[in-house]
Amino acid sequence: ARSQDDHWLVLALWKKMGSNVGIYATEALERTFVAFPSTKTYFPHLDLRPGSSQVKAHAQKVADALTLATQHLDDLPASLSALSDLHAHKLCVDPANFQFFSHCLLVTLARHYPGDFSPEMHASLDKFLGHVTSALVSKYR
Ligand code: ZNH
Repeated sequence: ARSQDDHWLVLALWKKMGSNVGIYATEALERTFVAFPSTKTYFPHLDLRPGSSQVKAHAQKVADALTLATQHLDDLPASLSALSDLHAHKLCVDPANFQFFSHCLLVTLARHYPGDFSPEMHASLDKFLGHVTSALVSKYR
């Protein structure tokens, strides 16, 4: 089925990234803060300058959550339930920000893996990040 192809492409890229997911998540986050400056308002307590170790540490947590998501595509809402509670009720992150970050992660991965970034890969990653976002914002409703 088509959705299995999507999953396979995402897993293949994740395998290729290996232990570098955190590095790309850091770059994506730094890009998000520049391209969509309003996203910075959620992190008043962090040093957001490029190369910040605090941004790197936060990005590694986001990366680990995304890696977990690649392994739980069949039960994302359950797997990300606690994180959804956190973003909705404690952090109160406006759902639009997830689209900004997803976009910046796509751009970052396209830059680092131009040969892998076929239109099919683009579509599969976009769907994956859409599923993750849906799960993370599910508690807002
Ligand atoms: Zn988030 C946090 C994930 C998006 C904001 N996050 C976090 C964490 C994680 C995550 C894992 C950690 C938790 C703990 O520690 O427990 N995110 C995530 C993901 C995503 C996200 C996966 C997508 C995809 N976020 C986001 C956005 C925003 C945010 C978009 C805004 C803009 N987060 C946040 C905050 C926090 C978090 C603010 C807290 C930080 C600190 O450290 O303080």
